[in-house]
Amino acid sequence: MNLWREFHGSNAGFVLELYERYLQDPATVDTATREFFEHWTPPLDGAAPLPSAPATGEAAALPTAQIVGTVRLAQAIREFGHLAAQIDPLGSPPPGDPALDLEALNITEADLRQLPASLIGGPVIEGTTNALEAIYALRAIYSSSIGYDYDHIHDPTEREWLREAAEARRFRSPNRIDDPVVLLKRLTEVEVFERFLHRIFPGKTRFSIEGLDLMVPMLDEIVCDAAGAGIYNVLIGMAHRGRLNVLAHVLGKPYDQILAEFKDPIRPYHRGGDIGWAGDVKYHSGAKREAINLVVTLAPNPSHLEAVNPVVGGMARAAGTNVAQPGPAVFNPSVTLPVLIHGDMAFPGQGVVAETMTFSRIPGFRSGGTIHIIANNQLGYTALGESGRSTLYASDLAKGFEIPVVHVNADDPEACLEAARLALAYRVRFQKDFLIDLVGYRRYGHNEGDEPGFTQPLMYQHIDKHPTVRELWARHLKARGLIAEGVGEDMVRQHMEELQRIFENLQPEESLNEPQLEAPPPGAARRVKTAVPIERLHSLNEALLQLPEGFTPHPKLERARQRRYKALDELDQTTIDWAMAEELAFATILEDGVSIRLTGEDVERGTFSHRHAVLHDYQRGKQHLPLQKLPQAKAAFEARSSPLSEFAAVGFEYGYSIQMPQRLVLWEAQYGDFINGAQIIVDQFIVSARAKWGQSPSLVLLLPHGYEGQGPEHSSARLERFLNSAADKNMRVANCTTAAQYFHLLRRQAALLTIDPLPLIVMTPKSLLRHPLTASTPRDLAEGIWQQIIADPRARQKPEAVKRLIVCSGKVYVDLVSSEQREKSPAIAISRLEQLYPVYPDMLKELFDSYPKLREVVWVQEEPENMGAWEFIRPYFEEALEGRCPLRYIARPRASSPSEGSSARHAMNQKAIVAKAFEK
Ligand SMILES: Cc1ncc(C[n+]2csc(CCOP(=O)(O)OP(=O)(O)O)c2C)c(N)n1
Repeated sequence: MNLWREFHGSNAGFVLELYERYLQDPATVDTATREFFEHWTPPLDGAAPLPSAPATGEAAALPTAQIVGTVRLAQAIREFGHLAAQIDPLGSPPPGDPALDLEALNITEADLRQLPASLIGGPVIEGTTNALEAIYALRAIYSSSIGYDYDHIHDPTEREWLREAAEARRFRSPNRIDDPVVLLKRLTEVEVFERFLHRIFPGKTRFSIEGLDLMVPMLDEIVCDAAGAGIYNVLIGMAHRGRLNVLAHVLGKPYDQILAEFKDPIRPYHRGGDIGWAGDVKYHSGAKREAINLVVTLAPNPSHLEAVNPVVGGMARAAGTNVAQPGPAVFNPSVTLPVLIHGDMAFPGQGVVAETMTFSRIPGFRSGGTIHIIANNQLGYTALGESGRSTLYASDLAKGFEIPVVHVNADDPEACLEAARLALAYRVRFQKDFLIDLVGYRRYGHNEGDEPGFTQPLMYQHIDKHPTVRELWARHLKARGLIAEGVGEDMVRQHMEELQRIFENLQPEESLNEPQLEAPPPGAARRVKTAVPIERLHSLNEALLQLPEGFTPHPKLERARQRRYKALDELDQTTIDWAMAEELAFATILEDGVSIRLTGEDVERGTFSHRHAVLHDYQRGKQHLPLQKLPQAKAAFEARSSPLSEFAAVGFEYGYSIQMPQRLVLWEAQYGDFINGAQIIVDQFIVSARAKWGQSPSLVLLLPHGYEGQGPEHSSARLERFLNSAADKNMRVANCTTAAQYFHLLRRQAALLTIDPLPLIVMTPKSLLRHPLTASTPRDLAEGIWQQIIADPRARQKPEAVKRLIVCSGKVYVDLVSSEQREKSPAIAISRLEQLYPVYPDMLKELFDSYPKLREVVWVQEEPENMGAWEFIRPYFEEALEGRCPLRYIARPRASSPSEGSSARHAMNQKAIVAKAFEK
């Protein structure tokens, strides 16, 4: 018989296509196919030869269609077997796929029995005698209680590694559950803890883990294997679900502390001084567990789901980065491990998840691979997955990032622990993200006082009858003869009794241990000296201007560089612009031994083309970072242009700053307006983390701000929003008007990192970056200091002449002093409030008192009345004035949009503000 005749249509096309791929590069086909083709001779003159018969089976007697069908079936199982895996512990049938059915492929079990196992290939064929047995073995791997979903991985080495790991069951053998009885004990602790809380505090919210209990042993496994792999920092981010259990069992938070938090006794606030301690609910708090070679940290997080993801990424990056040497910061991807636990609704729903994953492989932001676990209880509050996503799996978003995924049934301990080990091994081997979709259920409502039967009655009838994973594992061990009758129940009783004992001896006030910070030394910020001797500035400037041998900067930059050579020569000439002040400030900070990390969209050059922290050789494209080549530096410098993100980008830098508070970390917005893309990070972390969780961030936000006719989205960094949350000295807010002020502000921030750390929010200039009125003299840097308020220098000679005092902040100052009215108005002084928070009323009073004939004080701002600083600053002014003279304001009228869209209208309104300020 001419078998080639049977070898027709799509079957033939499919095999020939595969064969061609195999010939070109054997690595592009999977192991099984490769093994098949090793025995195949290509067809001649339309005659199709068979594979040379392997040891078993009788391939020669079968039509080639059956051979092709068998190969296709094996391939389909490897690709889509997860669609037939029983990953739902509640028993809902998997979706399946026709490619997995024999009938659809026109083959029968009898056919398979006659074919050799080598057609299937891979480690599964060991011990099998024909293709049918090998297919069964393959199904047992790919379509059991675990589904390997990684056909989207493009890298053949990774794909091959993952296949081999699954099929050789490298991370799965009953022996690898080191002690099944120890696991039973662990599951008992997890379950009994929840049951105890349920009994003692009925209806109190705890966001129980029940239904996903295996998450704790999985984390145990990851942490333990991580330590074995030389990782010494594991950083965990997770939401509410199961958090108390993870705190108790993975982070080692003492039971009595958790119980005390449930008791919630009234405790005295402000123990260490007035830092506005407010605390937070118990399922938001963080914790740290320190062993000799490993620190496990759970980052505190707000209710805002997934917002902690970039924060943990930044923490991991910081923990793995060495900045002790001058030059670039050196990241080691092998020493830290971020672990993120997501909700199955939040993962596809919250955009910050995708933003964070975008950072995962970008130089300057990668953290060496995150292990993601979706705590998939198949519900989000009251909603089912179908109303929460447009994809089959909750995890599908990860596929776009080529993250391998395993779906695993949360009732199968062996499968779950395999998933955990596989995730860690892949991460260690490839330093990339891995995702475990842990599919379980939720034993109660969204919280324990919520009735789930209103919306999912049938599901909950089922859940009510469903045994816990502890019960299932105990039964399994009994059946295997590993424990005797009653052992499981004894464990439950013992643990319940232990918890009861702890509860009975509880002294809630004593057991509570809140992470409240001590207040910093009073007045530290006012005492910092930031001036730098001129000789030091000269030598740093010269070093910054050195170029590597043969390096050609862009001709347009060369002119600016040449100017800088002479910029320090005349002590009292205004030769120092914003960019030079910043670079000199950075250089002095590095010389003082503080490392610097500056990120944001396009920060390397700077949105306004002023910074050029990274120079590019005009002829060869090579890069040069002067601040990394500074001989005087004692610490590393990095400037990294970031992905186009605000939420994740600011969250990342927040995390970096928290993890390594002694480093100066700055994030710059493209325009300040875009900071509201990171509003959750600002509100929930930057301004309130100290009061809620005792964190002390010192992140610097550089936010270009100012009304220059560029429309509503390029004018305002929403200063009012920062001021609105300014309380208890939780941050510093500045809107400085000169290069020297910026220099001293940055230096002060660096000096305070370890003494009085606070976030620093800076409204930065745009057109004023190069304006002569904002330039400073070398003496300003060499002898000056940060000034919260700058009094009018003109009025210093004749203060008694001043009748009207204008106080303003930021760019409008330049508009006012450049007005032709300025010269004609000797009775009007113009002062600048450079620090908007904290405000010091004593300094304001001193300012007002310095003009003995004052008749009025006028606050002038370019922002609308309901924005900018006016409404915040007014009470401070009233307090300092003590009714001495009237106080009024000039601003754009109240508005819903921050500025006009037309530049002509902007110019008109801006002119009107200035005119009003000088109006007689
Ligand atoms: C950003 C944000 N939006 C809304 C909520 C309110 N909320 C709290 S839990 C929850 C459901 C979360 O579902 P899922 O991610 O599946 O986690 P689960 O609670 O089921 O573990 C919602 C909508 C929130 N906390 N954060």
